[in-house]
Amino acid sequence: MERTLVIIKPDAVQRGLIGEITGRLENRGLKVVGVKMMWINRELAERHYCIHKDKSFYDNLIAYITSAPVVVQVWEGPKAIEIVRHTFGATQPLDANPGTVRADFGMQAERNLSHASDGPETAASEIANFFEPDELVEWTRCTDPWIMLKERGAAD
Ligand code: 3AN
Repeated sequence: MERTLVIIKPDAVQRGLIGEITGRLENRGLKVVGVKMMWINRELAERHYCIHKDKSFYDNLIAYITSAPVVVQVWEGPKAIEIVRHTFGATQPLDANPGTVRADFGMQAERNLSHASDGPETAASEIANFFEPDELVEWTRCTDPWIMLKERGAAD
């Protein structure tokens, strides 16, 4: 089953939106398998955002993500990577569809509330950056048969 990393960013934590964002992912049917609150240090921020290091917004991005505590989570489900990004919406809140987190709660990319991995390789490396293997919990949810057909395959 596919896994993806979510960061509920400092603005969302400060605004009391941990429950709102977590609830949207739970309501969609995804299963949480890892969660912790932390304050991201500069080294971890630079590792997480290394692909953006030449971008004009990089310094602001590092300052933003290290400015206050975040909640990091790992979510599991069929096509979990796409499902979470679909729930959060486009990077620029003005481009995000109504009903997505970034459209419903955001105005600017610099304060867009949430991060979600954008592909299987990124998800694997981002999860490893934030969680030790023993911090991820394998568990069975009794409602799963009412949410998904497992026989469709791992990522379907
Ligand atoms: P996403 O988080 O939607 O995958 P990325 O990976 O392109 O977007 O960008 C990472 C983060 O960098 C965004 N979440 C946002 O906080 C910031 N960012 C991206 N593009 C811009 C931009 N044009 N101006 C300011 N900040 C940006």
